[in-house]
Amino acid sequence: MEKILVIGANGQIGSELVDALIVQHGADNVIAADISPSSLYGAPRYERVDVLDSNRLAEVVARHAITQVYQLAAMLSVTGEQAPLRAWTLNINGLLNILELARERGLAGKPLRLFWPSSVAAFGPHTPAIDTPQLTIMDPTTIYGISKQAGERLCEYYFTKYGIDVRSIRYPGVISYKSPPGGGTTDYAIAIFHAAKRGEVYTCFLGPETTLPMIYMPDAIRATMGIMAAPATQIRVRSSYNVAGVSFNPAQLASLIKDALPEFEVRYHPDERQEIADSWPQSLDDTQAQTDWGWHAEIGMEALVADMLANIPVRKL
Ligand code: AKB
Repeated sequence: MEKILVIGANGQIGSELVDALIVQHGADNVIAADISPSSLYGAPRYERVDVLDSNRLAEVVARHAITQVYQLAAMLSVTGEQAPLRAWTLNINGLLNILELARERGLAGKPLRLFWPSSVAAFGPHTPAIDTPQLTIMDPTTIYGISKQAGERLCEYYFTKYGIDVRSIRYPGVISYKSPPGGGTTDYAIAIFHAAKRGEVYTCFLGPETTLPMIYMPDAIRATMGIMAAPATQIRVRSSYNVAGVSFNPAQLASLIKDALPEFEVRYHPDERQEIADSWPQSLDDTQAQTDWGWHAEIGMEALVADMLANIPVRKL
């Protein structure tokens, strides 16, 4: 039986991952953790944990006899640019703390399986933008992307040198309606739905033709749990896997929303986030993930739009 710790459980992905893990493993076996005093989403078991506090991390992992850790606490591309040193410290030291903990527990005969998220932000302007290969040029330009690229190297290093069973995927922009996104360049693709449901004009901070890789939350959760459930021998990439969902630009998204809500209007006012988006891939080749652990996306753009419009609460972000 697995005992699972989700760090960053109050975040966009963490909050939904905790629910999905509880369905699979039972409420007693899933511990949600985050830096705030309590769970924002009613997790039945919650611990206040700052991932930068390695002693507290070790204490919680030992007390609950944790066997798997999902380390999701991070600063994203836009908030990272506002506080680069803080973003680097959180993203890299948070990862190093769980890698070191896994190394120590492994030595004590108590191995930990780890999940750590990378991102399409690990790619850069010289990366082939269409069907970006698994293994290619990576020259990220944001501190977030640089931390993701370095993090991928650390994951592979700890696997090769110490045998740490760490697994990772490169998330595209994750789209969801239950919890707000956390300061990324792909956030427009969520904010646009909220504006549409409130009957407001949406001013998009990216230009209409800016195509980016995205994934709908249920697919993102399936990918995350899928890679963690696979036998270790099937995980042949120990840096991070490309995982593709859907690719679209703001004009295409707006047009589908307008099919359902004809009054909806979008204006375009690109800001500094445009430069970040322009440095990222438009679509990903995820053949390696398909071959190694059977990944494939199930939710296309029409289904994503219909589900977002059906479920998004009419409230401010
Ligand atoms: C961001 O936009 O920063 C994130 C990401 C693609 O990792 N959503």
